[in-house]
Order: sequence, then structure tokens, then C-alpha cells
Amino acid sequence: MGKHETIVVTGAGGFIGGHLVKRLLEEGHEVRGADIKPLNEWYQVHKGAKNFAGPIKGDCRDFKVCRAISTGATEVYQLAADMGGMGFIENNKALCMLSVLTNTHMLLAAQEAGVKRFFYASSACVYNAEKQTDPHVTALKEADAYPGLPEDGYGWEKLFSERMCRHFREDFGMHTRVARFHNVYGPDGTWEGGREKAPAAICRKVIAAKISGKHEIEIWGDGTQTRSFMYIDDCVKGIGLITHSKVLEPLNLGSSELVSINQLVDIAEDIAGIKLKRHYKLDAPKGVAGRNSDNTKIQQHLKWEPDTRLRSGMEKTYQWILGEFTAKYNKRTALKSSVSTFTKGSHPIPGDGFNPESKHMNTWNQGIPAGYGTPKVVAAPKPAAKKVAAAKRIPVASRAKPAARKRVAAA
Ligand code: GKE
Repeated sequence: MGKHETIVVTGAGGFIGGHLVKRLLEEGHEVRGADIKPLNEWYQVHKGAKNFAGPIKGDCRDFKVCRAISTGATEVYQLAADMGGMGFIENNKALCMLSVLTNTHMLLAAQEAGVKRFFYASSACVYNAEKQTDPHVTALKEADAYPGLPEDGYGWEKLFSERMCRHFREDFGMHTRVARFHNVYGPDGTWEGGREKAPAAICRKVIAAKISGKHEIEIWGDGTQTRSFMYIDDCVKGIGLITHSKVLEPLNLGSSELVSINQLVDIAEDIAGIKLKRHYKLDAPKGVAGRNSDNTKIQQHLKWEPDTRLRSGMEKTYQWILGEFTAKYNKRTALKSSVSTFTKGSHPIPGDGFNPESKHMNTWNQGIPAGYGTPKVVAAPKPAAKKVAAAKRIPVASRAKPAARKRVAAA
């Protein structure tokens, strides 16, 4: 990368985008940050950047916005997406898929602007669900994305969009680079409200328990599900390395330190210096049973992999959330934030909008990772045996239809 590039970061008001803008400014670049959120909702606002905020100037689903921010730019980091942790993506599949507009329009605008590099933030949610059914996982290598059976909704969109990056490269000669992020955490991110991921949610719930004095915690699932979590500094470093590498295919960008959710809670409890009684909410969104990042390829190509230990990243995250928490809650109100919320917006709803084909083609099962649980497809009530026979019996009068009689006559 040259010394002073003009760089676009979409999703600049979000968690990873905010940290990336900071790093790029420190490196001396001219940065344009865009986000649909109004400026007062951005996690970090960097005065040194030109900020395009809100639904008029910062909505990257709108091609006109994409064009306005990309003209004259030399690099684009496409991080904007409607997304969140399991509580959000499992229940808002249509919204997640609408990010295809952002990805499509940003690719087109960047191509028109003739940028030197286009970075796309994909996700470990693209990986085939059948490879993630056991908490004792074999780490996912890049080839495991195919045959395609990604996370329903969110993962399908990510897989499609990373594929689109590939074809913009092959057909239009654009220098696209793709990283598959594995669960990123750290300060200045979402920690409550329904979109937060497990590390932030667990820190918040432990803090709520400590401050309220009610030493209990609710955990989604049975706590045996496993993940690896990547600290934000590693993520930002990896984005830079991958963008300027020669690696054309999507690369894993994640930690390979596998822990169970129970172990994640152990870490947060240890930082807080308390022990909590655990309650397991088994019907909450769980996602896949186990997921880890195979870092063979990134090591091979970049001689590096995310290496911040979870304990040390969680310490910084906990302290930051503690500051946010105490600015908002006190001993009396702390328990208000002790439960993680999620909506049941997009579960299959019998009646209008319910696809009857699903029952026959098993598409719900196919599109949903194992951890989702067995979906209950509500079958239409079967008519009683007597009624079926009656329905099949064709009344004599209707057998002798004029058309049928005509055919017989013609023969
Ligand atoms: N969010 C959340 N909140 N998760 C909890 C909580 C809680 O209060 N308690 C336990 N968990 C469990 C979830 O049930 C899940 O099994 C696990 O922690 C991790 O949840 P997560 O951090 O929300 O997200 P996932 O790792 O399952 O999935 C995320 O993967 C990333 C890629 O690795 C996705 O949400 C994507 O946002 C992302 O691409």
C-alpha cells in the first residue's frame, strides 16, 4: 500500500469498522467512513476521517451513496452489514440477506472508481453446517465451505457475496481480497441490546451479577458448545495483511484457541473474582455445536495468525464493558441487563408466507446447522380416513362431463 491512500471504510460506525478507521488514520491515510447509523450511535467517531453518517449519506445499500464515497478512492474495505450474534442472525434472516445490496453496490462503485484493492469481510458462518455438529471440532479449513451448506440466511448471503468478489476479480480484473472472520470481540463493540456476541454478553452478565449482588447467570445452550474468539487488534492487523497479500481465495481470519462457552464464563468469572450459579437456557439461539479456525493457510501465506490469548483479550473487553455498564446502571438497576434478548421474528410461520415445499424438500433442515435443534414443521391437519375416501369418490354426475363424452364420440 502506498503512503497516503484515499480509503473507504463502510460500516465505520460499527465495532470492527471503528477500529479499522483508527488504524488507517494512524498510518497517515485519508479515510472516508460510511455508516447508516447516525453519528451519535457510532462506536467510535474519528474526527480525522470524513464521516458519511445516517440513512441519507451513509446507507450503503443505496448505489448513489456507494458511488459518492468511492469516487477517487484507491482502496475499499467493505464491512457494512446488518448483523449481530446468534440472537440476531438466527431470527432476522431476511434482514441479513439484504446485505447483498450493500455488497453488490459497493463492488460496482469500487469497480467504477477503479480502486486498487477491495477487501470484503466474510464470515465463518459460510462453512458447511455438517462439519460443525460436534463440540470436539476439527478446525475448519477454507475448503470446508463447499459443498455449500452455510448458516441459513446470514451465511448464504456471505457465501454468495464472497463468490461475487471472486467473479469481479476474474471477469473484471478487480483486486478483491476476502477474509472469513471468526467471532471477533473487544472494546468499543456491541455489549447489549440483542446483537451482541457471546464474549460481550458474558462479560455484561457477569458484571450485572457482581454489581447487583445476585450471583447467578443465564447461559444460552448447555454451555458445552465450542468456539474460538479473535481479539479486535488481531482482526485489524489481519485485514491489512490479507488486503495487501497475493492470496486470491478467501482466508480464515480467526483464533485457533478453542473454548467451550462454559470455559468462556470461567474466564469472565475469574476476571471479576466471583463464582456464579449457572442456569442454562436450552431454547435460546445456539448456532453450531462447535467451530474453530484452521490457520494452516494464513500461516503458510502470511507467516502469522491471530495470537492474542483469550484471557488477555477478555480482560480488556471486560474492563471496557464495566465502564459502559456503570455509566448506565447501578446496584438497583443492574439486573435489567442480566438477560440477553432476542426476537423470534423470522421463524417459519404457518399460514401465509409458510413454504409448504419445506416439508417435502427438507429445506429447513438443510439450511439450518445442527445446533438449531430439530425444527418443528407444522403439518396441515390430515383429513380423517373416511373423509379422504369420500373426497376421492367422484360423483357420478361429474364423471359424465360433456368434454369426456365428446372425446369418446370422436374416437
Ligand atoms: N450472543 C450470545 N449471548 N450468545 C450466547 C449467550 C448470550 O448471552 N450465552 C451463551 N451464548 C452462546 C450462543 O448460544 C452460541 O452457542 C455461542 O454462545 C456463541 O454465540 P455468538 O457469539 O452469538 O455467535 P456464534 O459464534 O454462534 O456465531 C457468530 O459467528 C460469527 C463468525 O464466527 C455469528 O453470530 C456471526 O455474527 C459471526 O459471523
